[in-house]
Amino acid sequence: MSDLVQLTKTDGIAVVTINNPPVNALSSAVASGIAAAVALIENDDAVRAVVFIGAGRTFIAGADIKEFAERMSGKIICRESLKPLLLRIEDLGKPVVMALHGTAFGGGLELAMAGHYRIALPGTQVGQPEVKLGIIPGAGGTQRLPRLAGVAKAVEMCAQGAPVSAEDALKSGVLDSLVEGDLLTAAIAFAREVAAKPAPKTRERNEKLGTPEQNATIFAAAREKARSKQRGLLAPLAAIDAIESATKLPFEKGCQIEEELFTKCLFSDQSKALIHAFFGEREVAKIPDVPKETPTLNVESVGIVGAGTMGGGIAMVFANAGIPVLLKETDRAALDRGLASIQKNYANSAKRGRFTQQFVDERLKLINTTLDFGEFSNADLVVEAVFEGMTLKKEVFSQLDRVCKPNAILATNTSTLDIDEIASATSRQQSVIGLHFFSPANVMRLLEIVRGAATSKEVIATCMQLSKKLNKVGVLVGNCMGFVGNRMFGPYRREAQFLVEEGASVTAVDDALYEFGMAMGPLATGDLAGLDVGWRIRKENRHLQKTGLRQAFIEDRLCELGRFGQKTGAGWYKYNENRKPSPDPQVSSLIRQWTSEARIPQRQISAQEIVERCIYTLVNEGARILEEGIALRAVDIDIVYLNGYGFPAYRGGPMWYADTIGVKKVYDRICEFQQRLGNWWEPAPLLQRLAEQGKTFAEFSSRRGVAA
Ligand code: 3H9
Repeated sequence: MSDLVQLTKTDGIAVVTINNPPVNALSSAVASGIAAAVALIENDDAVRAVVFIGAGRTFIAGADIKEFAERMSGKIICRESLKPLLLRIEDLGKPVVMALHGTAFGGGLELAMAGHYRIALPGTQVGQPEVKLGIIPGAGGTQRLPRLAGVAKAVEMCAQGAPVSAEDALKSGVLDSLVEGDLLTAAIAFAREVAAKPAPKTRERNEKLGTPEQNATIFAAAREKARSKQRGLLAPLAAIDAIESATKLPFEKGCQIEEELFTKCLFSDQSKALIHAFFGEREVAKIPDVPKETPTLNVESVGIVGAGTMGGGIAMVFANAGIPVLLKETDRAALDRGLASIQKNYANSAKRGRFTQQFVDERLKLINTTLDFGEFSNADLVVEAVFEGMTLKKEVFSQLDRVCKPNAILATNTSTLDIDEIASATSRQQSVIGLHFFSPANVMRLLEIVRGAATSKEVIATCMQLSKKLNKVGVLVGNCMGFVGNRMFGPYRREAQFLVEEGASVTAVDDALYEFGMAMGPLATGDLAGLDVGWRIRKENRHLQKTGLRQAFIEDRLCELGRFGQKTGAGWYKYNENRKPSPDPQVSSLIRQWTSEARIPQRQISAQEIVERCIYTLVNEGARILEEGIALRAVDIDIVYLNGYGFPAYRGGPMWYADTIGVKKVYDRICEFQQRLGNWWEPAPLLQRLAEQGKTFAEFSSRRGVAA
């Protein structure tokens, strides 16, 4: 027996405890431990029933994902299949009670379904989240789950991957009972009760498998939903195919189909990218010079300066996390407008069923308003969200410096400006940090946490911890214009404009990037965010522009015509009253007129060139950011792009994508662009070095002493 799995026996009940902290991942070693325990139980006539339980905070959260990564990279050639082990458990000949708490996910739920009974504490979650890793259940989950929960529920769980509450799992038949109090005591009592009863094998329970007619409707609807809501992902469709086999074939044959689909998914680029994103999201929380033990400050009350779209959204983020907020504006009318917009947002969420009315009422009570900076004197954190202009921001920070308590954190939501210059308006630069929320702040998961030259480790650690509490992915970035996300987004959107200037249509550019997997095309994104935002920033920073480099001009001209995007009903596209876009012939003819005046030769541009130019420019700027240390690791850039810019998760982020297709290939193409198009395509020195050395961005990050 290993330390990972313990077997105890009392009064005819064997208890198998899985103890592999932190989440009891079902690694090869855990599977071997379970197999050893099963062997001892199989041959022991004194054992009348068996309990499986997880030690610590959870049952089993799934197979060990690290082993998948190793298997794909060839470090593990073959992993013992879980399926035969689960069959042995199902065939034990004595009732097996699976006692669940915390999360029973993936292989954990598959193990639980091989038992004869499942009981759980309230608050437990069960699920088959494999699709989020680009794979499908691979240990019989697609075959056993429809037999317990019915076809529709199994399809929903396996294709969408969302967790299911214990109450819901009880209703659908995944669980047999919910128990209160001590789980082990309840499980042993349950085991005694069922010890003399027959042990129902899940794989033989066919009564919920439905009729071909019922199932055809379920599968068709699920496939349609997967194609629209999980655009471009292979695993959801594979999961549906595997469940369809469960309804048409005997269990063993269905398992074979599942195995084939699982293997195909596991070895796909999509799965590698999604597993990279899973670990990446956890990796970004690790800051080499700000260790876990760094002391943190309490954040129990928050002030927000500015009740505009950003300020209002940020107020909702804190209120949703149960943190009271004081929202400040310069006049009552602006405050009333801000509050009305918050109320409208909450009302919409309640209407859509995202929040209950009670939740909304409680959150609204947490948002109070003021016109007076003086009322921030007790705030633990103040977030400034005023208009993007250095003079105004510095004025706000000098006011905050005067009124806030000594250890309050002073944060700016600037998306581009120099944090150190903002901090210079205070006498406490160590307390100043950037908290760059993305719009709409209450929806977008990304939070760029911008470290100034003097920001203290305590303040950084507090903000990183806070991001989790706010249900955000916090990524620590360095101070430069636009930080990581917007600094890369600038050249990306500029390239999209260049393509239009050279002859591509507005829709051709957006469609090509949408097909690549971006949530929206770059020009439509500009219309959504407001073209005037970039226009204003460009005007403010004109003196910083490098001379002699080509500048995009169409967006500035559109702004001069008052076409700011969706909010003015016209930008790159025209919009109806529901903000539905359609191509605007007036824009097309203006563009042709302007480009002819500028003597830019027009040509046909392929979708491939559109994608390469826009995505490779992201990679090139990302390489500079990485080399300068603005991003700690390549994966930090990826996580920014996956959570803040609609980059397709199944491509892993721009740097991972470059590694996947080959840094050398990207470099060569960029050199071609430089020759053909101009010097703004100068390859980043790091990109050139890695291409020459045959290395990846991930390898560069790990050589620096931080994991990829
Ligand atoms: C599967 O089961 C396939 C099967 O069909 C079998 C086929 C044969 N493996 O998230 P946290 C680590 S696929 C390895 O910060 P939380 C995680 O990296 C699997 N490691 O905690 C982190 O490490 P570190 C299906 C794992 O409380 C630490 O544990 N299952 C795994 O916020 C703490 O994690 C899933 O997809 C794993 N399976 O959330 C579930 N899970 O401290 C994936 C976690 O070094 N896991 N780690 O950074 C989760 O969703 C969340 O981790 C969970 C806990 C909700 C469980």
